[in-house]
Amino acid sequence: MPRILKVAAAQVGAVHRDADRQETLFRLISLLDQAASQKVQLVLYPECTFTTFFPRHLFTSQSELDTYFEHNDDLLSSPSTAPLFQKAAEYGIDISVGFAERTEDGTGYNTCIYFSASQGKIINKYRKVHLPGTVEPFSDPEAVNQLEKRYFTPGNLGFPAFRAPNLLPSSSITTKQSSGTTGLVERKEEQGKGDPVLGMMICNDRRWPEVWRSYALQGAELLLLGYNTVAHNEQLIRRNQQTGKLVQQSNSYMNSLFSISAARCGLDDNHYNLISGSAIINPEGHVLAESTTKDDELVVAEIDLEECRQGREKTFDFGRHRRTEAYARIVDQVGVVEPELL
Ligand code: CDV
Repeated sequence: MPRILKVAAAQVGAVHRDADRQETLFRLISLLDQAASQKVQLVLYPECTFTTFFPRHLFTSQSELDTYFEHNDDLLSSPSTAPLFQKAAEYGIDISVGFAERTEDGTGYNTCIYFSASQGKIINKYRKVHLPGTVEPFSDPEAVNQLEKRYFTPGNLGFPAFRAPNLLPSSSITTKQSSGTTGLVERKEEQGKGDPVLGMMICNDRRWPEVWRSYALQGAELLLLGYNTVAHNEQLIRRNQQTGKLVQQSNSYMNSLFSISAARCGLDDNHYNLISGSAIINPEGHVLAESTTKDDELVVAEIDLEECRQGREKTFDFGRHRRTEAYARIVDQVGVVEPELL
């Protein structure tokens, strides 16, 4: 039985350092209006959605830095964020949104949350684990900084997959599960078990296969990844547009799942060039839809979650084919250890 969802990436173009927060919020809501008119059920927004990508700047004033953070879970009440969630609830559209989080004890995280419209609340939170860049600015004054290691602490929530309620009309499905050496056993899932299994990651996380596999091992069917990627940066990375898409396609295939990526893109402050390339990818690694601009743009596709089964029951049936006894190095070792020189 098909399990069809209409999903979208809300790509957001340039947001300058001096951008008015209400104007940015208005743009985000306009994208949601478009989603509603196309009967989209789930919209993904980028990393640090509400502001410019501030970690490229060195702030000497703590109070100025603090204006880029949302404080103590006030997303649903603050005037600079709450209207987006109110609109999502009104339209009945689930949204995933990235933002800079400041906790009560003052810790900063690069975070995204999942807001369920039917529940009227945030049902899952993810904090970025892989923080790129440096603590101190580069010595080259022309270099574009990425001070995520300065402003954020690595995420402490792991990679928790979760179910999104009430997106599918019927949540009862039949699955085939591996059972030791006897092959596949068909079983009817209980009501409620068939709600889509989702996972979130943020930007640089998408380049680490461990993240995708951690979610796939929880049966994730759709991964959401917002990003904010400088187009070319000698100190950090080269040829980003292609690598971002390759990463998304290959990992979607190797984990038999759909993925949506949403870019914060364009020319921030008419100087900082960020890649676009928001895309929706299927479990075969094929592009279903992708952005065509470097501006605000809604990228929409209809996906059938049942398509995850093909890979899951054959090539990537983890239960039958994974050989964990051979993978110890992946968790026991961090850096590279080469064989001894000849
Ligand atoms: N925001 C990011 O995490 N950006 C990194 C860049 C700096 C390499 C990325 O992986 O896209």
